[in-house]
Formats: sequence, C-alpha cells, structure tokens
Amino acid sequence: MHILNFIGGEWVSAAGGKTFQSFNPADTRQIVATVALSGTEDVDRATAAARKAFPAWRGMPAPRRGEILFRAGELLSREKGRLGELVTREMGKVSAEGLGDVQEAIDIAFYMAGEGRRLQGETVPSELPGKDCKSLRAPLGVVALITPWNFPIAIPAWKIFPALICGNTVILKPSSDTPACAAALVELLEKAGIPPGVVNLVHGSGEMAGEYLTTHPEVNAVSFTGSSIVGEKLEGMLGKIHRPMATEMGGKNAIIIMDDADLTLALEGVLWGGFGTTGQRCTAASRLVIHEKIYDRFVEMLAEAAARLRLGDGLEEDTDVGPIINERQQQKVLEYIRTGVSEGARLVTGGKPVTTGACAHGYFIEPTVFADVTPTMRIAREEIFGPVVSAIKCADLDEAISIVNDVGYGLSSAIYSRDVNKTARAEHDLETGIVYVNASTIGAEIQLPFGGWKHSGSGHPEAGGRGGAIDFYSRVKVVYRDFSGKLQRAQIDK
Ligand code: UN1
Repeated sequence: MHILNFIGGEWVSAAGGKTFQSFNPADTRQIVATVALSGTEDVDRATAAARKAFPAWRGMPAPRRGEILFRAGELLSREKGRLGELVTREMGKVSAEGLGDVQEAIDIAFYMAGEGRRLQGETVPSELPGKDCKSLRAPLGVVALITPWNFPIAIPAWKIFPALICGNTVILKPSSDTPACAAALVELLEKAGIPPGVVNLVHGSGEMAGEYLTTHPEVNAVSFTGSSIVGEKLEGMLGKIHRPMATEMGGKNAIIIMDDADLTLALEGVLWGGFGTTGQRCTAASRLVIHEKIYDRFVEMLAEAAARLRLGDGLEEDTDVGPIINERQQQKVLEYIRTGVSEGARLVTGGKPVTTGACAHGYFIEPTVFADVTPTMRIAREEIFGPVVSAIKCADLDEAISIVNDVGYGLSSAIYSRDVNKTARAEHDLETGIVYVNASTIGAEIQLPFGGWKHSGSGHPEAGGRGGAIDFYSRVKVVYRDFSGKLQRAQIDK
C-alpha cells in the first residue's frame, strides 16, 4: 500500500520524494504501507491549503457541515470491518478492539454532526432597556492535530469532527507508526464530501513535520495527544507564542479494590484495564490499590488469570493480548520491568519478552504483575504504557485515596466496592478527570468531556462533547446590541 499526503483535496507525494514504512507489530516482516515522508515544504503547502479553504467552510451553515459529518459516519459504519482489520494490522490491538476503535469514530461523527444544529451560545438579559446580550461560537481558524498510534482511527476522529463542526479547517499529522489508518479515515472524509483543503493530511516524524507544523504562523490552535515529554515541550513552545492548545498526555491510573468488592468483577476489570490494548492506553489501569484483607487472595487470582492470557496476532480469534507497537516501546517497557525488580517489587507473573511461536516476529511482552509495590517506587509513579500492573497494599479507603492521588498524573481512576458511601467518597475525592465506579479505568464515552488533571493534560478537555471538544474548537464572541437609540452606559445608567 502506498500512502500519500492529502493536501488541498489532492493525494500527493512528499515534496522531497522521500518515504518511510509502517509495519505490522505482530509480524514485522509484513510491511503495511510505504508512506510519504514530509518536510517543511509539505507543511507549508498544507497550511496554505487549509487557510484558503477556511472562509468558505466557516461560511457554510453548521447544520450543512453536520450533514457531511453524517455521511462520514455512515461511510465509517459501512467500512467498519475493513478499517477495524487495518487497525489490528497496523497497530496490533486485537480484532474486537480494532472494531471498537472504528466504532468510537462512528459515534463521534454522529454526535458532532448533530451538534451542527446546536452549537449553543448564551442569551441573557441586559441590565439596560433596549439592549440584547448574547454569546456566539466562532471557529479558531486553521488547527493542527497531532495524534498518537494507540487509537489510530478514534483519536484523529475525536479531533477532526469537533474541529470541523465548529467551522475550522484542519491539518492532521498522525503518528508515523499508524499512517495507513489515518489515510483510510481521510479517504472516507473525502468520499463524504468534505471540500478540498478543509481536511489535510501530512505524514512524517514529529521532529520533521510535527514541530514545524504546530509553531507555523498559519496555524491558529493545536491539539496534541501523546507522550508527556513531547506534550510538555509543545506547551513551552506554544505558550511563548500564545497559541491555544490542548494536550492529552500520560496517566498513572489506579483501581482501588476494597475488601467488600465483588472480586470476580474486579478481576475482570483489572484484566481489561491493565492488559486491554496491551496496556497501551493513556487510561490503562497500571496501579491496583488493594485492601490488605483481600490483598494476597486477589494478587493470586490476578497472577493466575494474567498467566492464562494468550499472546499473538490480534487477527487470530483466540488472541487475548496483541503486541507492543514498536521496538523502542518494547525496550522501554522491559526497562521498567527491570526497574521494578531492582526496586524490590515482587514479580508474580510475566516480565519477559516472548519470541517464539506466534510471537516470533513481533514485539511481545508477557502480561506482567508486580506485587509488594510501594507508592514511592518508580513503577508506581511513572507511566509505563505496556502490559504491566503494580499491586499496592492499603489499610483503608483514606489511605487508598491518598495513594491514588499522590502521583503527578490525574487522568482516570476506579473503585470496586459494594458500599455506596465508600464509592461516593471516592467519586468526590479522587483527583482525576474521570472516575469509574465498579468498572475499569478505560472506556470513556464521547458524549462527555475527556481529559486529565495535573500532568495528564493542559487542564482543558479537548475531546468528548460540550464542555470538552466544542469548547476547545470554538472561541466565544460576546455581542451587545443596543437598540434603544440613545447612549446607555453600563453600570452607570441602570
Ligand atoms: C487514550 O488511551 O489515549 O477511555 C484514549 C478510553 C478510550 C480512549 C483512550 N475511549 O479508554
């Protein structure tokens, strides 16, 4: 498959004629795509195309923009099977999750399409007679979207659809690990009737294309989902030029399991949150804070169940856990496992790369569980982004909540308990943007804001519904209309 950039409605090679390749992480002998490797000239072209398309797109009534998004949602539904398979081949997550990735994009397409008939501002009374007060939503202009590889269809869709419904034109720079998925999404948008230049796609590395794009003078706002290192660097650069930005970065998400919890349910939640997507979600459950009365029993149940998970190619029906995205990430996760051992945590299952059988040609790591982890260990504080779960012991709910809160991140958390007072206290006191009750830390729905507190993000959720994406991708304009025909002075003449 040969993948080009999409600029001003045309599929074009990179100006320098260079390419790179994307591989199947479950079997790196399979090349998924040969892809345009962009440089600054390509970014210049894309920003010029987006700028040119902006006035007409902004001028189109929002309900009509919504109709195009409805068509995009329908096309995505029709192509769900093909796209889901591509997600698994290029990113590695198991089939059901590949399809889920596409479903998330379908959901957001329909939700945002409907938003085209709302995009509400406020109308409030004036303190003066013969005067109206209202607020409107205006687009930001050209927005640059930088997306990661772990949700290669859903996250670009999270950003593109709200940006479009608000009247912005966009340039998408997807992760160089999953360019084919991004291209497949953009192809469908083209088919849905998005006018030329409204959505542009530029492939390449973060250093070559991403940084130049986000600081480009033609760009009005930036949305970034990815690592904390890159996100914090962008925050520094963009802060200096006063450019609106939203960052969605790491997490160190925890599940509290109280002694009155349904342990079978909690176990399912831990397996899903810890090892789903091979632990490569910003919302993944990487810490367990377990009540001391059930700690040993639960760790034993978990170790047994984790050891039974089958690794392999996500397209095979019996695979539970797919590969790690690339060698660099695999090495990083293995390094964290070594750190855990050297810090004195007890490795109860997993811990090794798998290099035989179905896993001989990919980047696999056994589902790994550490017990006797203390809150100060690095494996209990830093994001690992792999199939590694750390079990910490607590004496009561107060201690559990303070352990969960005592890290730099604040994206997602969960509590399993049958005591309604305990779960209500957790809802109030956990310092994360998302709290789950008797459910795992993953699986946010698109009709509510999605965003983290503390170092997990810039503080403004830029995904999800109103209060999230719509607020980020539009700016407010306040209009005072005085029809009294005379000078009226606010505050003075009331
Ligand atoms: C991410 O991992 O970057 O809540 C996003 C969830 C998904 C999105 C995760 N809906 O787990």
